[in-house]
Amino acid sequence: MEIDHQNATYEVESIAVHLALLRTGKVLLFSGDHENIWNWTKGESSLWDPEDPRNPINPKLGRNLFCSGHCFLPDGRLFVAGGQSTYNHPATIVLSLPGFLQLVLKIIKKPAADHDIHTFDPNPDIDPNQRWQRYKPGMPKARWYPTCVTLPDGKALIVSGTYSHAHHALFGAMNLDYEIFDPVANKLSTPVKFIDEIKMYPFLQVLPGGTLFVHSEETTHIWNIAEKKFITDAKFKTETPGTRTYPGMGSCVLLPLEHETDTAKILLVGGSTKLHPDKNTDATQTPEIFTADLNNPANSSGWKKTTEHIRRFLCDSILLPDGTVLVTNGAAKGQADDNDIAVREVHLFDPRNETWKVVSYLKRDRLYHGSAVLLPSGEVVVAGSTGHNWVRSVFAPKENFEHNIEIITPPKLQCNPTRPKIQDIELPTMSYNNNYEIHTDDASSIQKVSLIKISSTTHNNNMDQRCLMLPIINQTANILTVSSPKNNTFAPPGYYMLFILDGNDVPSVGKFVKVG
Ligand SMILES: [Cu+2]
Repeated sequence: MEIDHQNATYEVESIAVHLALLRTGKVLLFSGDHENIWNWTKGESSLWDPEDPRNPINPKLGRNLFCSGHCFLPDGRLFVAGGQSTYNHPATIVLSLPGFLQLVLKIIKKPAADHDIHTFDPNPDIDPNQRWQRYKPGMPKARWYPTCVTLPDGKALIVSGTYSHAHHALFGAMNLDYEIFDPVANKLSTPVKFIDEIKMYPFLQVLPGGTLFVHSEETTHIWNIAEKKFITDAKFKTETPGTRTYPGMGSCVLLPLEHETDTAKILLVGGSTKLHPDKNTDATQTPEIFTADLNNPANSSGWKKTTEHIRRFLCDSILLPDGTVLVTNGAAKGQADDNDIAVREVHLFDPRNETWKVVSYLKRDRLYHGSAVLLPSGEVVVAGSTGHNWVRSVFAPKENFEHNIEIITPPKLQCNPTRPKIQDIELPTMSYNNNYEIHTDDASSIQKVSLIKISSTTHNNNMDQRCLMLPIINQTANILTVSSPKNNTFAPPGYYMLFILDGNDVPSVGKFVKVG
């Protein structure tokens, strides 16, 4: 098959440092004010509609949410914690007193956006300029580069981030507490100690059975969600040395979950060969797979190298409806904001036989602050990038801040195959551990049904995506009956896309369904 080089491209006003697929099928991009990234009282956001791609709108955002963390709440709102810190403000450079400015701002009650909590409401009936809402008073301690995840009970967990970039640059000071946002009570919990061994933008994955996979740099821990405690002896190191998180980040994917399983597998692809990379450090060419024992996490077999890949970091990994993983974006050398040798190849990883192949090429470099998410069409939207070197980019934003987005067509959709089709009726909410009917005239030819959570990503850290394979328990001429996810640890509540696939793994267009 010919490799598709014809990615469609579009221009958008915001840079997609942060990128999310909403339950409406529209794509949200946001960042700081790209003309004055130091200004934390103004941000930028765009809503791009794949159905009307040349007419994005720009909902008003009154704060700079650059380098925040985010995840989806069960009602489909995007929850965003943190934002721009004081580090880059010229005043901090003049004062040379880390945190002093932050202290002054706190006293005059104007903290930087790294204390902020926001939500974005996808509801199309709300005025676009009212979609962003700020929760007050925000977080007591700042977070810059935090990670969020939706827990099985639908609350949002926030961990990591620094007190401010100034503190981090000079002292390496991290926010070591966790906080939990309850969307029903609209309340943020008091901060409680999480773990010492955590750096910026760790990878978090909710595992079946109710534990949380926590990976930072080259070390993995497992947290018991109900007990809010780390499991003793559940500590694992990658086989090959080097950080997989900021500033040498690869990406981390919970591989498709089967309905009946005692294990879960997590892929780490890309990253650095050193724990503290600099501009000359090679990216890794050794992806690894973690096998978690869901019944006894401390007994997990841990990390094992899988088939070698090219040298790459700053990459995004996207779960496709057939259970394969599309890997795109990044560079082969350096660290986050001082990287070199752009990688334009788009690869596909097949977890069944652990093989790699090139399936497309990017039209543009997608370096630091690049992003990518799956669309309901089954295509992947790739966006963002702030270039090779942050300092140079800030002084020449026009050449380096990427406003262009492009669409990658995965191999199963290349050459215009005939696709199965789910009937055009709204899907009812999917409750747990139940039979669920899907109406389709293609029912008899369907071989697989997958459920993929709508996702939000930044800094190559997709904080939402997961894929479940649903067993087909009955099929007539026009009704497929599948088993829904067993419980909320398999599928935390929220919006997912349902795909049906034929015998050639050609997927339908995904239909949005609320789970939980
Ligand atoms: Cu950043």
